[in-house]
Amino acid sequence: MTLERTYIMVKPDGVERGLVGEIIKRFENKGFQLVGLKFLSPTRTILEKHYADLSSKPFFPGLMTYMTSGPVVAMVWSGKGVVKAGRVLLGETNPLASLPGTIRGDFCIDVGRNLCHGSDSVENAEKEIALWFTEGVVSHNRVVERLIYE
Ligand code: RTP
Repeated sequence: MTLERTYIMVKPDGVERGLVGEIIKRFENKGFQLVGLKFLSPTRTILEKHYADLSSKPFFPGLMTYMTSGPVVAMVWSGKGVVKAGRVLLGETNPLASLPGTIRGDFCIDVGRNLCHGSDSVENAEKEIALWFTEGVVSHNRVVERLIYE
């Protein structure tokens, strides 16, 4: 079985609102494994690389202001299908379109204050992990694996 990795980030509003534990809990409860975790104030330089595909969008300046307004929690989660499943746990980009039970469906309203980021493909996940975790992540064989996977 191939385990995927995804990049999940609690954005400044999620940190400020005290939702870091809640967001981590949802990934832990599902059975995914935390392999990278850090708290940092992102620079414009790293955010411009992370959001390079959005640089021509009208909301880009506001996105930069929002994302540099405070520290974020950067994480790498590992598991079977974690990229797609991670996006399901987060909910839709627009929180008002997110179902209750998802993070955005339960905790936020505006697209520009949507609490968290999750990679949208395996390829982009690996690019984002390389960007945010230049030091690498932890390699650890969990003993609970056989209780989560058949
Ligand atoms: P994310 O990268 O944060 O997981 O979001 P996403 O792939 O679901 O959505 P994307 O289109 O890549 O947008 C990235 C982030 O930009 C903000 N945004 N604001 N005001 C707007 O119309 C608008 N559209 C997008 C959101 O914070 C979104 O998560």
